[in-house]
Amino acid sequence: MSSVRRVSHDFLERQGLTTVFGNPGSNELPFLAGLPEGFRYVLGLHEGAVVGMADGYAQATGRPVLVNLHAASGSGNAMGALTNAVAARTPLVVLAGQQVRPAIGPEANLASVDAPALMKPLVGWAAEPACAEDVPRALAQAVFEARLQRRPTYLSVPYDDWSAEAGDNAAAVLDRRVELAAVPGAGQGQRLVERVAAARRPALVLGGDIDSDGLFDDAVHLAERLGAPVWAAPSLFRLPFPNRHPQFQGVLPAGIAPVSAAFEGHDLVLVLGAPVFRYHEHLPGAYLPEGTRLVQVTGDASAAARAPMGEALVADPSAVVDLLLKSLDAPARPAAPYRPVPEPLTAEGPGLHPEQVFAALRDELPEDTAYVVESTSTNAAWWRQMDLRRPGSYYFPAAGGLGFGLPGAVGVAMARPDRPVVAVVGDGSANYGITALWTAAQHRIPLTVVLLRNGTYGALRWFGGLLGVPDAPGLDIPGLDFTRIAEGYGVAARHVEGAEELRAVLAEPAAGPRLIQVDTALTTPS
Ligand code: TZD
Ligand code: CA
Repeated sequence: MSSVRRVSHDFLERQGLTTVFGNPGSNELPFLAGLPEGFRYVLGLHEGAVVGMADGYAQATGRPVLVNLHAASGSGNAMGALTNAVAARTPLVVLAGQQVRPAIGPEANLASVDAPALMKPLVGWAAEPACAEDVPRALAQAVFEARLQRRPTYLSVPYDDWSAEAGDNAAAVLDRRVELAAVPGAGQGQRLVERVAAARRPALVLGGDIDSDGLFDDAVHLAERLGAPVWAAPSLFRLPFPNRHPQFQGVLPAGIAPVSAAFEGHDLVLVLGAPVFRYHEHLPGAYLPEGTRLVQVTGDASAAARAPMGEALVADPSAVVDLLLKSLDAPARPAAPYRPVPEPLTAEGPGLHPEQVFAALRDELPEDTAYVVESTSTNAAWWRQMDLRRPGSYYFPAAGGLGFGLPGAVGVAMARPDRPVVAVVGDGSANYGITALWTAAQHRIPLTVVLLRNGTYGALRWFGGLLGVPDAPGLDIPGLDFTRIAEGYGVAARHVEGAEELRAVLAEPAAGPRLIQVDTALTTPS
């Protein structure tokens, strides 16, 4: 008879979860025993980086990914990173080691007391199987729940379960197939089509799910067919639409009053693949202008249920986009030219203006470069200078939890060796996920890190003004040299001065990972 471990490894292999991101401890070693040839274990040196790498990898492949963490301490270290995975709807399957069952009650060292409760409410499903025999089935459930809910799941397994004998029925999970279909019913679809066709001045709001679901190009067809202005949803984590397209209005500001102001004059706002809405700054007001109706289409039932206004249809955005494209007979408008980029602003004091840095990226790097951005005060400069026309071009920490940038970029680069990948990170953000540099060096991942050093938590200075707190301590971070930090982790690094040197260095070929540090002037996010 087969062991629990053997059946579990087989199941993971059949489901394609063979790249495992982890950081092990004693409780986890028995799961890792005899990992079959086809598996690749990617070691991260801190659990925040482990989850960030897995998040980037899962987002860029569109598939569930196994994360192996150590008991309560490793799981706790991972929680900040998990907030981003939850908001990005990333199907991470977190498998944590547990003490043997008799040691949990007396709280022996490394027992994770009430392990599932520790991870709730972050994860969508969490469990510790009641007996060894149930482990393969529970692992299968963790994978399927992650895929169906599009949310991380958590399974805690006592370490002696792995060598236990699997029951006679254990192999039944091996050929399971679990699929989700969420096409609107005929009546629901027709009502939506009629609503959209009858709108005098519709507006489209697209969320990160549009890019995650592979609908970037379809969204362009739909928008051109409707002739409607397009916004990206607030607190954006993936770019759903080409940002210089003539119909693109930008990312909606993350406050109630400014969102409402943007919709002024529109009778219908159609939101596809986004929560309504992920506001951030508290700028109160009416949710919508007089006479504006909002319809949200999302595959996320909870996002539909918790929205404070509007109608919602819980359906797969891809089925709805298809339906609209088939049903709306308006011809596509002749394509207007894409918006030109403005001259980059320049800084007065020392250091480059971030716009000069982004203009250099735009000009020197290939058009299909994927950017993982974690630089917060440079948001306005970024969108003014960039020209992103391809799916999968932009990733940002979805819940605003810093520590995604560097690890996420490593994960995206591992998933997409066919595309150049660049991390654009601030000197504050970089520290939360810095250990990912070591993984990038060990795997010789071709990744360019552009590190913007302004010596401060720039976005928090701006927030201080907004919140009437001009004198908060703890906002400056002088004395950090990321070229030396990077070299310590095995990553080649350069400090560059001036826009010309930056352009020249960016244009150089690079085989493995490299970090380019550039001093920048302080700007505001908007
Ligand atoms: N800790 C975590 C895990 N996430 C956060 N978002 C913060 C703290 C708070 N925070 C922000 O929201 S922005 C920011 C912090 C500390 C400053 C980031 O500094 P940076 O970028 O150097 O990366 P800028 O461009 O200087 O703002
Ligand atoms: Ca900074």
